[in-house]
Amino acid sequence: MAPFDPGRPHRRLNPLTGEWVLVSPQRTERPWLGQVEPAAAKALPAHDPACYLCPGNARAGGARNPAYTSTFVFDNDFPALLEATPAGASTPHPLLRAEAEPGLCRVICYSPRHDLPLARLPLEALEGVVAAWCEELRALEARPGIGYVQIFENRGAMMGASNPHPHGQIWASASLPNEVVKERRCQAEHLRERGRCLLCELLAVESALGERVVCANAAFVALLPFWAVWPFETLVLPRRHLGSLDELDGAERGELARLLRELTSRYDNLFRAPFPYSLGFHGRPPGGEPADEGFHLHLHLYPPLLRSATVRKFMVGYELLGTPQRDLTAESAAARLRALPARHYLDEG
Ligand code: H2U
Ligand code: ZN
Repeated sequence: MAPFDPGRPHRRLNPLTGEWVLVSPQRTERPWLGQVEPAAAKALPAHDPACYLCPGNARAGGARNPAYTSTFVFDNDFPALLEATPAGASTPHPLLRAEAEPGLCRVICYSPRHDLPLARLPLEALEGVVAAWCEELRALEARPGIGYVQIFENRGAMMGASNPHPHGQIWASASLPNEVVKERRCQAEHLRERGRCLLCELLAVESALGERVVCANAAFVALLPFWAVWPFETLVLPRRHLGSLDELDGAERGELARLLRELTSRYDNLFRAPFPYSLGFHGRPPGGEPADEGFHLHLHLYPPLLRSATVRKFMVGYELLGTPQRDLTAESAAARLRALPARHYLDEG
């Protein structure tokens, strides 16, 4: 087949999920008269007496937070999953299949500071967040009946975060989430067919090409996936072939904290405003099946913003009914993030 013109419409394959994305680079200059989001709110106080996540305050569920001084994790007062859910299944017809889904949900307040996102936390505090993620993962995976632990964060009202206090969530479920099922199958197939880990191979290719790498350090690389759907989506990979957060050594935990700080600072620097996103780790499911040898730990960051702090990408129409589509190429998005300062604009000297 003849090579295609990358300036014309083409599709790119996401080898982690087996799904395609439509890229329409000729469309980047189209006019926009659609929805504009309200600009981000003004500066936040270090402690907000009305915040249900700040130290010492009452939560919406009635409990009171301790006067915590570092990362604080608690059981979600309004959990989507409940531990006291007896296993069971019912299939009155093959088209009407349901299974009980036992599990539990936790909330992680990154620090007592109401005003400091990951990008602006002192490194020591950020290392505390990484340590809390590792501890939660280990403890929750050890619970009977837990099949997967999903660590994530919704940042910003645009992504549905219910409170500006920097926090994340952890959901531990009996079954594997859909995204993990796809990634697990694709990584196992890749290992079987090519004899190499998919993401180790990607790291080697992208490090050599360089055009989609946003930033990197001794232990981690952040890149704009070739197949990215969201305009400024990134994928963070440990350089070592690790299956789980649990396998990071002390130095790697520190490097993860540093990389996260730099990457999210670049995000905020793009429009000099808080950059909303959903982020989350995907690691090897607990239980250690041989086919999971090819599962390489990674972190996805999915930010919705497109061309300013107020204009977002929507996943509607053709994308909802057909295939996700993007205008800005992954290469130009990576170049824009790479050109920005690594230091947060609010912390400039
Ligand atoms: P989001 O901002 O990503 O929605 O996360 C906040 C979570 O915090 C949400 O799941 C929980 C909500 O149920 N929460 C509590 O557990 N206690 C509270 O007092 C308020 C919010
Ligand atoms: Zn707060």
